[in-house]
Amino acid sequence: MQAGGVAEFSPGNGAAPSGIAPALAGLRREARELWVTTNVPRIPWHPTALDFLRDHVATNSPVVLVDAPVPRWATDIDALQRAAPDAVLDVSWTPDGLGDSILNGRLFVRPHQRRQSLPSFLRALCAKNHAAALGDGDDEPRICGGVPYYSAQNDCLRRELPGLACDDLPDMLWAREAFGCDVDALNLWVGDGRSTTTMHKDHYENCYLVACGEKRFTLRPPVDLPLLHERRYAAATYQPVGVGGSLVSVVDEPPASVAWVTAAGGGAGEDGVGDIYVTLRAGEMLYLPSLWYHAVEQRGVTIALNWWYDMNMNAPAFLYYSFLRRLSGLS
Ligand SMILES: O=C(O)CCC(=O)C(=O)O
Repeated sequence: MQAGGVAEFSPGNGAAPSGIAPALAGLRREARELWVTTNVPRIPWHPTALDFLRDHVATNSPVVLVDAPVPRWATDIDALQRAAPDAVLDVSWTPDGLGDSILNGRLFVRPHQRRQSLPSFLRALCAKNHAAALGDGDDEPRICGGVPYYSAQNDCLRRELPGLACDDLPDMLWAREAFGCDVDALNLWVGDGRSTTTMHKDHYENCYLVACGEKRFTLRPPVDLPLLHERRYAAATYQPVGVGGSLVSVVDEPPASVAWVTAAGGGAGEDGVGDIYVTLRAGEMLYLPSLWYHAVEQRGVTIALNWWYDMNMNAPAFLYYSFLRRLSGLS
């Protein structure tokens, strides 16, 4: 037992005081019976703020809004290039399309970030030979054989493409009213089927709109945390090395560690406790409530936008989640 009387408990390590593991399994079972649906509901664009707040935000339940308007400039990559030919972006490069991922079971590795013009990024995305596409004219080291993904986050649409951030966006007043605050970050995502975002959660309310292509979200509700194998990994970053420019992982200096889940397939053996899948096509927006775990795959060239709103931490859902982390031996 730790000081304070709460047992340190990692699922399956045998250290759980009797009663905690069955209680957590009961929580997951009841969550499936009373709250989480395997088929995420689809409702028409756009709900009233009151309906959205009552039916989805207050209950922390995902929903897909269909027939959402898509900005003209986001319907394909030609339109994007025409709309912002002079933009310069922070592009993420990985050798295998896995951004923020666990490598060899021991490192948490972040993508290499490369400052590139939008046309140079789009050429690299569409080219088969990425080393040639990135060009030798750059002052920076070449990158060979990598996968580019524009996934800069942190308000990247307003920071790096400000002209587009106020051009033809859907009306999000209903979300502003429901969350009671302005959007904190407005992000653009441009990639293709080679890139996958690994399972993680955010302290944000997320409204995620696919504008072009198709994305598949794999979801797990916050109560599944004890099954998702979270632990700390040494942090590393991909860097291009040598004249060839292969991307290799280099451990961060000074050393740091990152807590991450290795999710997939957790819950085997527990009836009804498994992954929830949602496929989004162009013109569909997922409301992904705060603290829900999600992984994202894509098909074809994809363009997506998302609006992150601060989650309300003065609320029971956040406190219960923090309690669950402590019960699970996680800080
Ligand atoms: O689209 C993606 O690749 C990831 C999206 C995501 O993780 C998010 O919006 O929090």
